Amino acid sequence: TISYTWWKDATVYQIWPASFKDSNGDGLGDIPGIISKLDYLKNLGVDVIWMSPMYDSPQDDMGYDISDYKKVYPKYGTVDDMKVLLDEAHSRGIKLVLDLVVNHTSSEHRWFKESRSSLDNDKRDWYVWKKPKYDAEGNRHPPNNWSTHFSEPAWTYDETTDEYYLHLFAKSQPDLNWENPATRNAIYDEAMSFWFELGVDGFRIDVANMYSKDQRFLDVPIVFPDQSFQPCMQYTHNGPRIHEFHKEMFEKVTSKYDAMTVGEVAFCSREDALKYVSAKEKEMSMIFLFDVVDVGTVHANRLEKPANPWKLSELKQAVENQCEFIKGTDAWSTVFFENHDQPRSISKFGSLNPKYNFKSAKLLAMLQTALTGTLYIYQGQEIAMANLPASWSIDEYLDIMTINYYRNWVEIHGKDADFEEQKKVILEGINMLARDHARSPVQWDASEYAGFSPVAPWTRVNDNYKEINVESQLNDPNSVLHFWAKSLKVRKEHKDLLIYGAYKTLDQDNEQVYSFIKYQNDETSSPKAFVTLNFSDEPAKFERLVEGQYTLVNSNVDVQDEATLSPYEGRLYIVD
Ligand code: TEU
Repeated sequence: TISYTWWKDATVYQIWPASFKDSNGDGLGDIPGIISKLDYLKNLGVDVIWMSPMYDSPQDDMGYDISDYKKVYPKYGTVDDMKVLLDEAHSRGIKLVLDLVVNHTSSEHRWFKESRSSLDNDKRDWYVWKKPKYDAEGNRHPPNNWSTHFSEPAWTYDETTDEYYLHLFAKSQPDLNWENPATRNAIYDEAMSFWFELGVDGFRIDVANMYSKDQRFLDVPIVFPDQSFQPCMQYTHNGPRIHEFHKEMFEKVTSKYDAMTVGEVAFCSREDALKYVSAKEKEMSMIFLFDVVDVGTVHANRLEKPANPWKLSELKQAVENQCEFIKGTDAWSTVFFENHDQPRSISKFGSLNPKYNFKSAKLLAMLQTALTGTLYIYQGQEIAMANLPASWSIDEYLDIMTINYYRNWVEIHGKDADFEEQKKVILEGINMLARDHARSPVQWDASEYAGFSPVAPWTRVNDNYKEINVESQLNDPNSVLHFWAKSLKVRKEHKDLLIYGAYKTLDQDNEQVYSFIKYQNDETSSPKAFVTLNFSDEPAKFERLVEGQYTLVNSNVDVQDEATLSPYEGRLYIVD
């Protein structure tokens, strides 16, 4: 039997406030800009908006460095604007979910300012402070060799008290000490209850598996011999007390509201995944696993160009991993091919050839709208926004991850004889994978600056805005945008199969066609959904891989020849 809840059925749309819509002509998106597009989102079929951080912040990491949980970044608006957004969204039946960033704060947060001021400050223990290590020559070193996710050592020395503080992201993002119950209670109050009381419907929980650090703070094995700092996931992700912390957060806060939570959980075992999201564990509603978005990336070094192109069989395996772990349990999963940290899915999994560009975008929509779990769409994905052009120079990339990655690489390789040649490959990697690709302004129309803003925006508009924009697609019944809206409807109409049903790949080794079924009880039960997708620019043979009576319920092109899938053609049948 299916256990329905509002957040399982929901289509969630992620908004990156800086780049969604500028209402006051300062080149940066804002809350009134979001309000002005609520009807657009409603018509697309959006049930929930997830807003990336809009809190007050120095913006070193685009708001994932929060200096005050109870204030809004002034350039985005005010708490009152958030109240209007909540009312306007709710009156259209749209819920609003915020980003909960509580692994770290900004170094400008008053908690950290107090904590760093003296060894005996009562907030000293709210962050992770350690004494320096000294070698035989008396040189000072960090307490261990851990690295941030931004190509730097994870410890920064603070002169005031002659100690190092831990930061798993930028220097200006010190990690909170979750071991201290007073810190946890302050987080629950200021970052969560305040916004729940204002009416928000839940949270996307940033790096939800990183709060519990292994308290031994041991060195990690060396992965990159040419640098002093090393990936430290084994001591910082899914740590000894992480499930205890999530249970407490649920019990003390989330359970008091009819809320959804979705934890960002990169790097985690299947056992841990189930603990985070089994209903009986009472931790989170669901998590983002990274199998799909990690296809075509090099694990230890996310911006490095992979040696080989991604394979369709890898995508199939990743999709299966991401939803299969909940089979036969009371847990729940998510579907997402994009977010603010990932390149555009059309640039990775689709075709940029003008002949197939929109058709392949629709193919990707067919895949996503047929998968098990809560579906997340990232702004611009619904019109097939693509990665930034290769012509961009390195100076145009503004994300701290890209900037630090490149700087660290130049530090290590700047004097190599083949530096210029290597640099080309590094830039190709950045042009494939940088987080900047997701952060360019939404292309609303074909006017200057893509109708995002009347002035030059904070980050450059993608050159392709005249070909790819919302207005032209609203006017074209055959657009990617209308196809997304239609496919979201089909997903709801057949939700017992498409949203709640189990998933099985039928042709794992086929590198051209992707076929799978969705079913209810077991693989033989009827009706089932049969989806077959040609991921290539060559025709492919159409094969009925399951027995029964076929009814076509969605396709990205009028079927010309029943027996052949044209390039990038996809079909969804209900089979009785
Ligand atoms: O990202 C967490 C994180 O670990 C990513 O940097 C991750 O390594 C990468 O995207 C994997 O593909 C979250 C936010 O989504 C990101 O925007 C923030 O910069 C980061 O936390 C710090 O808050």
